[in-house]
Amino acid sequence: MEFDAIIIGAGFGGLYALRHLRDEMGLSVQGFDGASDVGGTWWYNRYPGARVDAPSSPFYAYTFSRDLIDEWDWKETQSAQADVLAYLEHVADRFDLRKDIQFDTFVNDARFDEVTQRWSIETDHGDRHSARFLICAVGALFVAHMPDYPGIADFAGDVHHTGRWPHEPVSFAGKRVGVIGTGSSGIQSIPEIAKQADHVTVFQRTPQYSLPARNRPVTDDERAAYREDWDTLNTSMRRRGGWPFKLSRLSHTEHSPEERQARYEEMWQRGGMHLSLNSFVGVLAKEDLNEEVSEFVRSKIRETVHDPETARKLLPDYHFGTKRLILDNGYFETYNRDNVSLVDLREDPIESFTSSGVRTATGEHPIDMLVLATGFDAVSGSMLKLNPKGRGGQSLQQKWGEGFDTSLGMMVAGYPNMFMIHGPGSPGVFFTMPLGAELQTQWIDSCIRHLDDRGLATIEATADAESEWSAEVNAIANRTLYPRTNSWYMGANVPGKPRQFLGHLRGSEYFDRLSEVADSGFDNFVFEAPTATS
Ligand code: NA7
Repeated sequence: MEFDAIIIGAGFGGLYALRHLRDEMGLSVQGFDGASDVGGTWWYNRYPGARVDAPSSPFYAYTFSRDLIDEWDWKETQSAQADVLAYLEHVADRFDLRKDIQFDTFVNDARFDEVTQRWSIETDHGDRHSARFLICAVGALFVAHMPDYPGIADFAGDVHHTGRWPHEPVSFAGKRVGVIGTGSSGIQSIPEIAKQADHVTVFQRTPQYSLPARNRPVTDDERAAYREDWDTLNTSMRRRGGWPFKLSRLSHTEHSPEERQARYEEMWQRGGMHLSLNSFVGVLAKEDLNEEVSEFVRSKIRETVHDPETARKLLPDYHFGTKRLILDNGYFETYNRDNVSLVDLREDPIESFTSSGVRTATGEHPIDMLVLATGFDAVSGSMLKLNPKGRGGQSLQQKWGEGFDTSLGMMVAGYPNMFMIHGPGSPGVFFTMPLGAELQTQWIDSCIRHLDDRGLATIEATADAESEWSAEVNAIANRTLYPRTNSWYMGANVPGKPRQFLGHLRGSEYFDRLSEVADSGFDNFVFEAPTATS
């Protein structure tokens, strides 16, 4: 069938794009998703303990509809996966989105036809469709990263990746569970698994700085207050790259060591991201300040974990906050349980798997179930999996062989009328998820209107604009400590992946840039008039 736009993905980004392009712009739109229902990352990541680990309720939500803000009651300050999914299901119902999404359908092929100036796609059911615009809302954290240890396929017990968690309940009762990975997914799930399992062995490659989420129910008064202040909060989020509150302007050099420690303690007690974002200016950029905050968190880990040897293994030795910061609910405390043990893979690496356990350098760890909390081929992986073919049939895997160049994190030279939501070089993974998706979609809206007002067929990024954008994204990252650490932000978690900072760190400047580019008439982009056959 022929559409104006095809949207791949029915998570936060894809659902909003569908609603906007269809209902606000009057376009014919078809969505596709490999999952059986809406939700995207929240449909897949249903491991125990999965929660939002960003500024949460009501800020990890859409801003476009005042009615949605008023009618949806967020239950907790740090929403659980099931609540976020219920919210997205509600959005799908309220705006009647499902009727235009084909579920259980992966798009296997997408290619641009230079003669018709349209995108053709083929699904895993063998159906073919075409559209003038291709919107890839394929998720920044979708392609599961699977470790490749010798013998892992021989392990006879159940193996679950946190990002592909089964829909039927998984029981840990009476089981010895091995968990590999201590990123967000590991740190959120380990305390929950430990409550049920006979024993949990955590295999840790890199210790993490994790901050207390201090999750709690949202009160009626808080709901009333944020609804009343919604306009201000909304503007604030737009100005602060997704963060809703005023941030501290305090300079650490103007405060004594004692005052600084008191401030860290206050932020720690407040919980969430406050220690990182709100203690003093420049925690993620100034080495001395960062080291002080790093040491503050290490002291909390030492204080919390009773066994000094376990505590030692849990101490991170890199710059605080430069791997994705984690919010936990009792992670470090979990190591005080008798049924939890920690293997530090830096000292005691995994050599191989057997049918009944894991063999490390120092011995055998018998397990009945393996949980892989080993993350994702983040940000670029889902686009590379889709692997669209642009001008001259060039595949994205060829184009991005050595680096993930984009313009504004949204368009790729050689791929006309193809837009990415939260693509490499955009700030999506830095707090701006739902809001960022809305603003990116509104930019797509401006592009389409620009084309239509001028009778043009396509818009396309240029290679020069991509180089400039990459330079800008890197320059911003290089003013911080982020690039000094191996993290998925740098592509360092996947063997062989090009090292490149994958996100734009200044959400508010990014949002301004989107507006400026649209207002300038898309200065750095090139356009094509319709061909005779288009
Ligand atoms: P992450 O944050 O990428 O964490 C993955 C974890 O798995 C991390 O501790 C990795 O160690 C570890 N890992 C990855 N591969 C291996 C192998 N081969 N052996 C041992 N350990 C390994 O993914 P999450 O799913 O936790 O979180 C993703 C995002 O979702 C999160 O940042 C939030 O934004 C929500 P490493 O640190 O790379 O040494």
